[in-house]
Amino acid sequence: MTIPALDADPFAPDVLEDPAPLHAALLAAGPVVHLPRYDVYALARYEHVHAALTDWQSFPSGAGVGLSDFRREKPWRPPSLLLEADPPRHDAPRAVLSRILGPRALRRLRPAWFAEAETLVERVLAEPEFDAVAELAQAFPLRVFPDAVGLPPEGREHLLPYGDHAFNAFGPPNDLVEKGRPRVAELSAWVDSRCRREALAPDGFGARIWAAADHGDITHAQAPLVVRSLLTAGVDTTVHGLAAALYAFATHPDQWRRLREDPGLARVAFEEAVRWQSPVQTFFRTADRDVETGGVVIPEGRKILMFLGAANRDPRRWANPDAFDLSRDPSGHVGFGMGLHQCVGQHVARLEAEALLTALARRVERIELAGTPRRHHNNTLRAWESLPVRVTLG
Ligand code: HEM
Ligand code: OVM
Repeated sequence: MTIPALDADPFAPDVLEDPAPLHAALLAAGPVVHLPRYDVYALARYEHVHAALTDWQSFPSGAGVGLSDFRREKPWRPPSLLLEADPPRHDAPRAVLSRILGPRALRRLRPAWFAEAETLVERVLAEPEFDAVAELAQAFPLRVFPDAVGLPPEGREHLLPYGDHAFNAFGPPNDLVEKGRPRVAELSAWVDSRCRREALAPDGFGARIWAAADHGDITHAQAPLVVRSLLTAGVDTTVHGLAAALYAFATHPDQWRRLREDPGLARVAFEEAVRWQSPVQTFFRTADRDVETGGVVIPEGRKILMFLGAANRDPRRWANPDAFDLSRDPSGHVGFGMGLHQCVGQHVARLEAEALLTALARRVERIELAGTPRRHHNNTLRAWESLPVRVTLG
């Protein structure tokens, strides 16, 4: 069987603005689609994205999960010990973070985060119209997450631009990456300095990572890189995940009514928003050898581009996939990945979302768009610049 080809650039501005036409073309073309522009193999159907995510032996991450092949090109920073590592090296850092960010550990944070959400929502709702990206989706994670890591107050404004660049850097070296380059040295220096033990408060996620090194679970040389993973992956993701949920509700008043009637739906609502928007749109893998998948062979050493956002709306897997619907069961979506590398911060993201949505549902009767929402273009994230909303209290 021959592999269909598509002359498309998944990182072009029009695709980042609206990926749906490309997703439809990929889903229709076949299970594996060659993209000659980057000489990579695209997977968009749920079955094949899921299969690639769960077969780390055939599709390892150690050569990087962006377009760049770490075996041939020097990475822009030392590789992540989690995201860009394979077993057995992946195992110890993963076990440490799983415990520190797991549901049991997060229970301690729950009361404080719910209280912070109440305080923020109370203040923001003083105005009937506001930008839900700046005032809620950014403000809430920036209030609770850096404190939980144990970061000092100064310099926190570096977190979003650093993460934005890191997620751009998975794509090709296009304008988005170029725009970030002038600040990389400054942003990286700040992030790296905050990963040192002396820079971290004694009771946060960061200190617990260093304590795991004392305990011998990871080495002291690994500790700062594990902290770096939190600072890289822990902020922009939740900002755009929360923005996805707020956009979903601002455009689906019937679903907002359901959440208000049953605030216990907050978690499933966030999960459905992550499925529906897929804040992380894509990741790559590298073929470890000639790998047979979807009835074709992907040659050894080639990059594979997995479209999480397309898989999360594949009609072969989801009924009425384009609908944001709180009555569906969104579990099994690949918005947090799947398998060995499945998002280790997903419980953090869910707790933030539950706290914020619950606080809003308590006070807001209606939430609607008050202007045109604007996307923020990023090579990996389905992101937002602005989401003007009007709220009615009650
Ligand atoms: C991994 C998405 C929030 C830290 C991943 C992966 C995805 C993802 C798709 C899999 C990568 C792969 O398979 O190559 C998201 C989304 C989030 C979110 C959509 C929010 C809505 C967070 C948060 C943190 C975090 C809050 C930190 C507190 C990580 C780390 C990994 C990861 C460290 C690498 C895990 C590994 O390779 O074992 N995330 N993430 N993420 N995420 Fe998240
Ligand atoms: C990391 C990491 C993990 C997930 C996503 C990500 C920038 C980075 O371990 O540094 O995106």
